Amino acid sequence: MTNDRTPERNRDDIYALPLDSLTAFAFDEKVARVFPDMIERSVPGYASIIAMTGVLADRYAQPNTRCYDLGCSWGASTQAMRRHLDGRDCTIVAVDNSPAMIEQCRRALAAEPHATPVELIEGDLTAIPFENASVVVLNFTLQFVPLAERAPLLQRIAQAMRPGGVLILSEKICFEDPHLQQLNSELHHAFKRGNGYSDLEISQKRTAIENVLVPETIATHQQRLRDAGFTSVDVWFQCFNFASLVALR
Ligand code: GEK
Repeated sequence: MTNDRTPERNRDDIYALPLDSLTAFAFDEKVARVFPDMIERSVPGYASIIAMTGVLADRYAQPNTRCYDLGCSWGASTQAMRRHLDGRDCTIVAVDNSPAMIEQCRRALAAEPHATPVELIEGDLTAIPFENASVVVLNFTLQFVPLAERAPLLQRIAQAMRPGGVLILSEKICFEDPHLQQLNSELHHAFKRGNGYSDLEISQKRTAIENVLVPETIATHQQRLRDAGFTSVDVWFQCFNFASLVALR
């Protein structure tokens, strides 16, 4: 539902024209402005993953605990959780280290007022403390955290979680099998072309985001989650080279 306070939706045309020099992709004002359009046209299954984040939060959020949305961008997962948490006495903590994203998130949340409180934190999730968590969402965020910092982050999250809590981890993934890597990458590009991105846009974005977004295999994610202390780990969604896992504490 939209109202006159809903932030305007802008089309992502950042890589539409040939760029002389491609700087590394960053979550700056330009990206934050077009973000909902960018992620919906770029990530197969994004809308389903966000909607099911709400359904999972409904099942796992425990009274008087915190639900974290880490790397919240415009707060899509926060909104999805909020719609399910009425009367649960939970606080949602939404974190992002991009000031432009935090500003957009603030505006998006204000446009859809709700009883469940949201604490908005502009900060690096590798540095902020976590506590008393029953639901933790990492939707397409871990892929931007430096490789060496991923295990310590997941360990800190696991330690801050209540027994019976859930971590939802959604990521772009890669494949050990070179044929599957090639196939899924081509299918992803076909998906983007179908959503109106040109070959130039796809190729310039790909160059800009290389080394910024570092995907890993599902097996690597599963092993690291178990090592961090999660007892049951499962892939509940996959479309091409995008997947979402649940990890139970
Ligand atoms: C969604 N979850 O709509 N600390 C805090 N934030 C970070 C960090 C960090 N170290 N690194 C990256 N971010 C959202 C989409 S986007 C995914 C998440 C994408 C933030 C970054 O600023 C950006 O807002 C978000 O993580 C990743 O479901 O663009 O592919």
